[in-house]
This record gives sequence, structure tokens and C-alpha cells, in this order.
Amino acid sequence: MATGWVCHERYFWHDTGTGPLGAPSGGHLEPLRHPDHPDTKRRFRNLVEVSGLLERLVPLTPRPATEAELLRVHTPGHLARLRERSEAGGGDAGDGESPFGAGSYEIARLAAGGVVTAVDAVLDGTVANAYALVRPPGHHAVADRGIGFCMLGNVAVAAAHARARGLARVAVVDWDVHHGNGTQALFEADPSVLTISLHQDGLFPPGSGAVTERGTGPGEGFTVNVPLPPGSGTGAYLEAFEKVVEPAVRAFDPDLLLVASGFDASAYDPLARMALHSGSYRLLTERVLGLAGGRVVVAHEGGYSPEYVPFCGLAVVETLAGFRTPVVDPFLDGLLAVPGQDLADHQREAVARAAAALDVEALRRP
Ligand code: 3YP
Ligand code: ZN
Repeated sequence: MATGWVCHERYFWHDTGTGPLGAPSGGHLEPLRHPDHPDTKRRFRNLVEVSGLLERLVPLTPRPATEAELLRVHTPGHLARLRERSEAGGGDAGDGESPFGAGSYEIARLAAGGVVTAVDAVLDGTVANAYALVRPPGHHAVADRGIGFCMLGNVAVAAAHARARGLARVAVVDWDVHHGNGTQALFEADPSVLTISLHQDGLFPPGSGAVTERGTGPGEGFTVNVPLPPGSGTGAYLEAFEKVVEPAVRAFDPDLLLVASGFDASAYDPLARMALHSGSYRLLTERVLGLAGGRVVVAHEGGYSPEYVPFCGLAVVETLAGFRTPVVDPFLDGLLAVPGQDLADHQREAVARAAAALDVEALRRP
């Protein structure tokens, strides 16, 4: 069975302005494009097309998430503020670091709805798995505000949708280099949604995502965090999968797995200090396809190298589709020539601390 592909030209019209590295321009900071400019994701889409892969995918047309779908995770006030500012020509989604332009509320609804569309296609059996190339991203957004370039919790809305469709258990694996604090917060007390985030330790939101954040009340144990040291490469991520992600997801035995897929853990990312390459993302995708009976929906989050994100993204979609295009990652040999991909002792210890905080037995179905 085939792989679904969600994308829409409107995703590229979400205007993040001219804040270099995400800081507002002005004063002595000369304007330059914002790191979440449209070109990185557009170049990924273009590479999927010229690689020949696009014609092997099943195109899924996104629709806007409905108000009722958004209200499963967001407050009415948050939606009203986004709508108002979007209609007024633009504003910020909540934290002063999430700028948007005119009409972005509708685009954000189309992004959340895009992940919902991908989930529906997998649950209906139209496709085996799916990739949603959406923008703006979503994993930082909490109930009442946007954070870190995110307006709406795309993956959270999709997880809540899957639950509302009758699925008992949904898991989220977030390999964006930043902590998936929003998805975590929206389900922290909910044992029906397991959220697992791998991230560069303490990077963003500052100090967020420690191994001690394990969920609350009935959701205790159903939040899992794997903070990794800067410099982590393929070896560290595979160790995290073997010791934490796979045991947790296998015990939880979800009906659907959502992946919050940022490519900002790549070696070329300007906003983080990890060392992954396209081969790493290929391996991680193979690993997630071995979970949840392969019912996997991958949603695009961050990733700020317009040069390299397309090749990492293509590796993920190729793996989902089980088809290798003739495209050769022109940067891979160079990255593999540099030491740092093998698991280091301090990385093994960081993963061991996350594994020690994990109670696998508590995740099993009652
Ligand atoms: C948001 C403000 C500073 C860091 C930036 C992170 C955005 C992101 O890729 N989150 O996953
Ligand atoms: Zn990120």
C-alpha cells in the first residue's frame, strides 16, 4: 500500500517576516529572512518532485481543521486572538517569537487540518502511512498561546482527532531537536496519548524537557523525555530508540503513531548543535515503521537549513514509501568523513538516565 503526501501552496504563504535567527530585526540588527522562511520546506517539496518520488505518492488534499477540532486542545481565547490578529494583517501567536502575517490563522488551520487529513487517510486504509509537509509548525503551541514559531498544535490536534475517531491509544514520537513541550502539555494528564520527545538538552524552550517531566495525575509515566547532549549523532539517536523509544512504544502498543519530524537535529542546522544526516533520518524512519503496525503519520516541524533539509526529508519519505530514488545526498560523504556519529560515553549515560525514568510496565494496556 502507498504513502500519502500532504502539501499545499498556501503553507508557503505563511509570512514570518524578517527576524534573523528568530530575533526581531531593528536597531542594530539588520533585517534578513526569518529562519522559518518558506524556502526550506519549498525546496524539500521540489526535491520530492524532481526525484520522481512525488508521482509514486498518493496526494492528499488538506482541509482546514474545524473549530471543534481545534477546541479539543486549544482555548476559545487563543483561537479568537489568532483570528483577530490574522485579520488585522499579522501579529504574534503568543510568546513574541512566533510572528505571522495576514491570513496566517487560515494557513495554520490548514496545517493542523493537513495532519488530520493524513491521519484519516491512514485510518481509512487509503494509504499505509503518510507525510504531512505542513507550515507553520506546531509542537511548541500550548492550549492558550503559540510558542517558538508555532500557532496551533498540529500533531496534538491530529492525536485528539484520532482519539475522537475511536482509537484507544495514540503515541507521538518527536524527533525535532527542540522539546515538544506543547504536545506534552496538552496530553500530560492523559494516559491515552503517550508523548515522547528527543531533543538537545535544554535548548528550547529554555530548560524544558528534563527526564523528570513524566506526566501528571492519571497521565503519570505517559510523558517521556530524552534530553541528549549537543553533538549527538546517529549512534546517540539509535541508542535512544533502542533503550527508550522502542521499549516504551512497544509496551504502550498504540493504534497509531504520529511523528513530529523536525530536521533541525541535522549537522547543518543553524539553530542547534546536533549531527544527524540523511542516513540517520532513514534509519529512524525504519525504526518507527516497525512500531504501531506501521500505522505512521509523519508531520513536518522545524529544520532551518534550506540546503540540507530537502535531503533529510527525502530520506524520510523514501523510507515511508519503500522506494529509493536515484537522488544522492551531495553532503553525506562529507558529513560521514567527520568523527562524531558513534555513540559516546556521555551520550550513553544521558540515554541511560532517560531509560531509568521510564516505567515500561506502567505503559501496558490494562
Ligand atoms: C524558536 C525560538 C528560538 C528557537 C526556535 C525553535 C523553533 C523550532 O524549531 N522548534 O521546534
Ligand atoms: Zn525545532
